[in-house]
Amino acid sequence: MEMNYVPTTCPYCGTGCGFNLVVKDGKVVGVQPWHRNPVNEGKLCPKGNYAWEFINAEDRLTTPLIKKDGKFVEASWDEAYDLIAQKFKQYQGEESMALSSARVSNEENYLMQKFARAVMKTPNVDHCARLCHASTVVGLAGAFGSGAMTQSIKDIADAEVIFVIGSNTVEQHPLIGRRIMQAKKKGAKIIAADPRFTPTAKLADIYMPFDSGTDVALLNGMMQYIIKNDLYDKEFVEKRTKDFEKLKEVVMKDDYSLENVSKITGIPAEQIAQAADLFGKAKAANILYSMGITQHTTGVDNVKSVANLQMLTGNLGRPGTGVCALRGQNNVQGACDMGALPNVYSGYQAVIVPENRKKMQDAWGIEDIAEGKVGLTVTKMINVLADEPGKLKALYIMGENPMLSDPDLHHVEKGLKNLEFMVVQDIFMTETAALADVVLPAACFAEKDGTQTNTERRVQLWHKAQDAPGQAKPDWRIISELAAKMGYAAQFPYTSPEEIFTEVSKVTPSYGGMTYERLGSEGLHWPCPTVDHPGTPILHKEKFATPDGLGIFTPIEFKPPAEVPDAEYPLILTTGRCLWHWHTGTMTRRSESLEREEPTGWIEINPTDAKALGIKDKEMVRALTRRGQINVPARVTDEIKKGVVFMPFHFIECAANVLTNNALDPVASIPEFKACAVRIEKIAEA
Ligand SMILES: Nc1nc2c(c(=O)[nH]1)N[C@H]1C(S)=C(S)[C@@H](COP(=O)(O)OP(=O)(O)OC[C@H]3O[C@@H](n4cnc5c(=O)[nH]c(N)nc54)[C@H](O)[C@@H]3O)O[C@H]1N2
Ligand SMILES: Nc1nc2c(c(=O)[nH]1)N[C@H]1C(S)=C(S)[C@@H](COP(=O)(O)OP(=O)(O)OC[C@H]3O[C@@H](n4cnc5c(=O)[nH]c(N)nc54)[C@H](O)[C@@H]3O)O[C@H]1N2
Ligand code: SF4
Ligand SMILES: [Mo]
Repeated sequence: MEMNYVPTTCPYCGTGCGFNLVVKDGKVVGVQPWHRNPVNEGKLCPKGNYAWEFINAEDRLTTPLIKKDGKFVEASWDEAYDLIAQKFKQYQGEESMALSSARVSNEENYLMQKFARAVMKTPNVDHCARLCHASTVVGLAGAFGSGAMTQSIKDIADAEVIFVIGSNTVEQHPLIGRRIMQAKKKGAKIIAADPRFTPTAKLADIYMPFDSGTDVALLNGMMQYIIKNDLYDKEFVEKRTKDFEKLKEVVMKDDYSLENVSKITGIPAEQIAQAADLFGKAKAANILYSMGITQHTTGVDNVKSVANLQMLTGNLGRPGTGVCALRGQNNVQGACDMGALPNVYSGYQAVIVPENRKKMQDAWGIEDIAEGKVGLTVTKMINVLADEPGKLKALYIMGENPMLSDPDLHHVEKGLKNLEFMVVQDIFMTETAALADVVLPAACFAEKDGTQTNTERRVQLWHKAQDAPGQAKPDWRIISELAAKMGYAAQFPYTSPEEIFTEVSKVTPSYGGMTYERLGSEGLHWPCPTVDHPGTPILHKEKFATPDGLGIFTPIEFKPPAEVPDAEYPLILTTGRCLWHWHTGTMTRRSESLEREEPTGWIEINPTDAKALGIKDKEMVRALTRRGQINVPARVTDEIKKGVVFMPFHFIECAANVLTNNALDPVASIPEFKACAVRIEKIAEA
């Protein structure tokens, strides 16, 4: 039997590994290594290896569905489009909103934001980056003028010291975790700060368990030690940065002495000194971070503190240094780059600058695109829906599942139920799709061409391996056909993703020099402004992307999380992920091999806390917060700090987000998924 091997990228994490899909009789039947892919060199983690298993799942969406009398009825594409077009015209402008997706291609994200702004005429467009790295995009842009990871993945292996703070790289970005191991083999020292003794923390020479939400105190304490002991890079600070004096005023305060920081974080003072000493003395030190830093009401503060430490020690713009903000979803970097955010068009061109709006109007040939004002974020949208009913009436969601991924699910459900009209475009019937008025069946990654951008800003090609099931269509085609129905056929004339990409490179300076031909099998790192530009693996080499080229220190004071433990809710709840599952489980829970490994959720609790509550390992317990309660099996382990409990959020039957707090960072409006107050109870025996 003839087999075909189609090279493409993994649909899961932002590492952006490449592999071959194995195709037999027109169907994907497996995954095979693609040895020459520069990101992963033929290696894959379990999610990559089993990424083919959900593709031909029996319950893929195959036909448009319209809800009639509370039940979904199969419909033709024309019926579905006609209904949507009529409703979207009725709710044009700020009564409507679109959610784009970090799971779809750059081309599809670009079209979604264009559709929102030019056809729905709404400034309200956002996507799950809000729940993820919104604090990075704002925080790093504030410090360096660009909100992206500064290094290439390969470069991590060249660091002398790697400080991993709030990232479980080995389980959440396994093929980046491999680069930490490579560095370690070459003699690098690893520092890890995490409330859990994760597989990543186990690689560390210095592991600092600490209380969730105290990162600023730790980073300020380390900076005070480095300044006091004259370990900072004076030349870098002088030549390449500004506002050092302002930073010093805050971090040198007694509040951030080793003793005080030890009290706030729970880390012994000598250990903080040891870590700061090692970090300060390194010639090339890198920081890797992810959700442990970003998902806080102080998310932007945390990110800026990381940037402060790297500027202070001159660890930027050289091999083995940098700030590696590890982006989560396979194409979340691309979704941001394409302008699926309420404040920018593609390439981070601000909507409030009149020339940028004019540029898009001219490029798109549409005069009355949405006003140049900043629209709603995902998180603000839910608040508006729940608390100001009638203001926002229509929602178009492509490839997101907020009914399991957003904080405080009771509040989310109340909000979504206040909508007058909701369209969900997905590959499966999700918890969110179940609430929709119209469901549109989309093609998955294996069924379309396109590009995606990984965490190191590398833009890579996808290749179609099989046809979509039934009548399902690629997202780019659905958006184009819907635009045509609404009178914009001429402005959405695309017959292939490549045509869309040509438009993207015309209007997006950082992608300006890219073509499908140039992307070839290795891709290109943005910025790549011209056709002869080789791309940029390392940012900020000679100067930063700020207007005057200088990096900006921001003094940051420690602030506790919005909700801290008290007598009623005495423990800190932090949430996150496991190796085997992906977010709301739509794909991994349909993969037999992955589901077998972790068939349901759990709550991790330290043996001392468990003993005080009389709780045994594997026992079903009740977890309660001010938002709600769930029953969940306990996992008693000393791999979590006393006083902190941890839950993965993948599982609908014990959904962590019933419990989480939707308190937001004031600048980035990212929710505090990583810290709230919780009580654990023994369930009384019947
Ligand atoms: N298998 C798998 N991989 C994934 C995903 C998935 O769902 N499954 N999702 C992808 C996505 S979108 C993302 S954004 C990334 C996320 O990747 P990570 O951020 O690495 O994953 P998380 O589990 O959310 O959290 C990371 C660590 O932060 C720690 N932590 C909790 N609170 C704090 C705190 O206050 N401070 C610090 N410093 N650390 C804290 C947790 O204990 C946890 O070990 O993973 C990506 N990769
Ligand atoms: N408690 C807690 N909650 C969290 C987090 C946490 O750490 N703790 N992390 C947050 C983070 S970092 C993130 S990124 C979010 C993720 O939140 P979501 O993005 O809502 O989660 P996913 O399950 O990845 O949803 C993606 C959807 O896209 C669909 N899909 C896949 N491929 C395609 C395609 O090609 N086309 C279309 N149309 N649809 C497709 C999938 O079936 C799925 O329904 O969750 C956040 N929620
Ligand atoms: S590391 Fe990420 S991109 Fe690579 S195979 Fe695993 S999930 Fe896929
Ligand atoms: Mo994420």
